[in-house]
Amino acid sequence: FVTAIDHVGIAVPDLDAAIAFHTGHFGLEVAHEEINEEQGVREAMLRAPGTAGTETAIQLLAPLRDDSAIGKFLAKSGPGLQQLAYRVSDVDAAAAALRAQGLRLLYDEAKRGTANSRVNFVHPKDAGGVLVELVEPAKDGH
Ligand code: CMX
Repeated sequence: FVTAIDHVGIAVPDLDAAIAFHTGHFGLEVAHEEINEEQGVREAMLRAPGTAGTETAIQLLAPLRDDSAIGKFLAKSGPGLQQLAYRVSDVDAAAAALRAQGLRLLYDEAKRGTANSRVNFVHPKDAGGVLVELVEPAKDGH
């Protein structure tokens, strides 16, 4: 059910500084920025220049609050890779299939992710130490 590697997420303390780093050193371009209050993040999606917009993105995630998922990750592990996100066509079906295989999903129901996508997560302890996000993109695209 995985159709693509949607993005790789990096926890950062300062979103603007991280954007400057990845655009300045690697020439990535900012495709999207938003604040997701429920997830407690200010975030940006960056892509290689000239790509059509569906290729794998780098997601920069800065905490809005110390007690958010990213705030806690930064306090414990410091800045760095925080998640791997698989694109799926149906997040509910994907979550149900993985639950049936004995993996723990973090949410009973999918939540709102970047750009009105629907997301759920596999617990990192059930996925080889990697927080795996499942992303069903919004029907109207990015
Ligand atoms: N990757 C790998 N391992 C992780 C992890 C991560 N991102 N986050 C936590 N862990 C590990 C911890 O190191 C800990 O391991 P040990 O028990 O060996 O020390 C274990 O998982 C449990 O961690 P915890 O600190 O007790 O749990 P937290 O309260 O930090 O919660 C998690 C962890 C995954 C449940 C929480 O981060 C979460 O709900 N994540 C999903 C939401 C999210 O990440 N939102 C931000 C992104 C939003 C977006 O993508 O749009």
